[in-house]
Amino acid sequence: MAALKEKLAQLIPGLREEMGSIISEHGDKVVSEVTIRQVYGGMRGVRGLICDTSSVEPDKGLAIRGIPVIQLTDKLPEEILYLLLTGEMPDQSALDDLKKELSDRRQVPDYVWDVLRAMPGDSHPMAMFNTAILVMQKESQYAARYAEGMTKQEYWEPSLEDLLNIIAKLPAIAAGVYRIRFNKGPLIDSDPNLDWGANYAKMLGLPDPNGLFTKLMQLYLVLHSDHESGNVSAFSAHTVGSALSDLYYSLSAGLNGLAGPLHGLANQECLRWVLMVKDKFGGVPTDEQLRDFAWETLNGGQVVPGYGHAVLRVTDPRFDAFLAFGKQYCMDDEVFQIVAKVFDVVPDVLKQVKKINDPWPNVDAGSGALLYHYGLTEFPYYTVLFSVSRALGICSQNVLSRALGLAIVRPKSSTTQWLKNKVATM
Ligand code: CMX
Repeated sequence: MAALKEKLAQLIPGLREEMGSIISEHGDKVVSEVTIRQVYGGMRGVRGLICDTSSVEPDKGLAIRGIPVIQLTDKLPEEILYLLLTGEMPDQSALDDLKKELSDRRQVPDYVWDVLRAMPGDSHPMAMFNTAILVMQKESQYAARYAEGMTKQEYWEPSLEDLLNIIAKLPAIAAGVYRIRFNKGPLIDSDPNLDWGANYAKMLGLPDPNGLFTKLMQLYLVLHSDHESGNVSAFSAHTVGSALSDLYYSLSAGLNGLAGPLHGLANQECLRWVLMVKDKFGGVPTDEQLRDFAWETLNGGQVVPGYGHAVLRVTDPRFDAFLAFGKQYCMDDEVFQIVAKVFDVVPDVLKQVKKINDPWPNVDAGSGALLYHYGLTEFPYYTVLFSVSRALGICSQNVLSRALGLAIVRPKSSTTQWLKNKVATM
């Protein structure tokens, strides 16, 4: 961490100065307008947030610090974390330093396991995972330093400590949730010689004779790491963090949003839908059968999970990355074959529904089938995997927000009567 902390300490004064001069020189310029449709429509497209970790252009998809995600698929999650925080890839010594730091902090307090084991056996894995993060709040160095009266200039330092302490423990906690919730036997110890993602794969305890499951996990952890800051989980975490609630509170809050079926839970829903197709047609359906099934879903008032996006208007490059992985390693698997066929058939169906703005697959459309292929068949668990990865982005955004001293979030709401009065005068 010495290298990471030093790097941030070098960067932060410049970032503060840049923000200060943008505000003082251009503070009153307008970058976005809000229509009434947007007021009712989840503020879609309203530019009211600053986020430098990543950006999502409708016609391109995710770029982390300006680098298209498809160019990062061979990187380790630790490299992505460093990139998210600093805007640069780490050199070998900074990477080794960060890996060691995470390894040294990986021990999960025993009380976390007591709490998880005390939860009802049918708890959702996301409820368990988020509870584990929240129950560790008493470890927050940010909260302790705040109580001692640290200055605003110092906020980012204990936030970075909290980030490292949390990120270091998430693989063990997430693997523990899996093994406890699905009765997989005793917890598996981490291996200090493995990196963060490989350790997670090991602690899940699934057979991985040729290392391909670990390879998939590394890819998964990179692809889901960030998606700018207006999505439900990142925005919720940012809002909670803006009240200077520490990272344990804000990460847990954000991930509660990720647990929603229109957001991170879509990956479990998506695999459920694909398995329904497989059951109904006794294997891979014909194009026509699949088209009919998609219409049945839509006519039943349901969404086709894994398709559509609030921002994207092209195939999600993260889906492309999973599809490429599947085509390389899983083409013999019927579930994956269905995923590939859905991609060929379903966009044309969705294009016929006028209200749907994006008929293309998002990140959740293919990942579940690949996990299923390698034996991770408990699909209510999939959003936990997503969470472990997304914590990289949410936590990085938190440290940078504290470094910039961003204000408490407080947009203005309007009553319906106010809106009606307003339109009457327009
Ligand atoms: N199937 C059926 N209807 C869909 C649809 C889909 N895949 N995608 C969008 N629509 C519908 C919306 O429900 C909305 O209908 P109503 O006006 O009746 O509410 C209408 O089309 C317009 O939606 P939109 O502007 O195209 O998309 P939104 O920004 O409102 O919503 C999203 C985006 C992702 C919630 C939506 O596409 C969806 O529900 N997709 C399926 C669930 C999913 O895959 N979610 C994961 C997204 C990735 C993530 O965040 O993790």
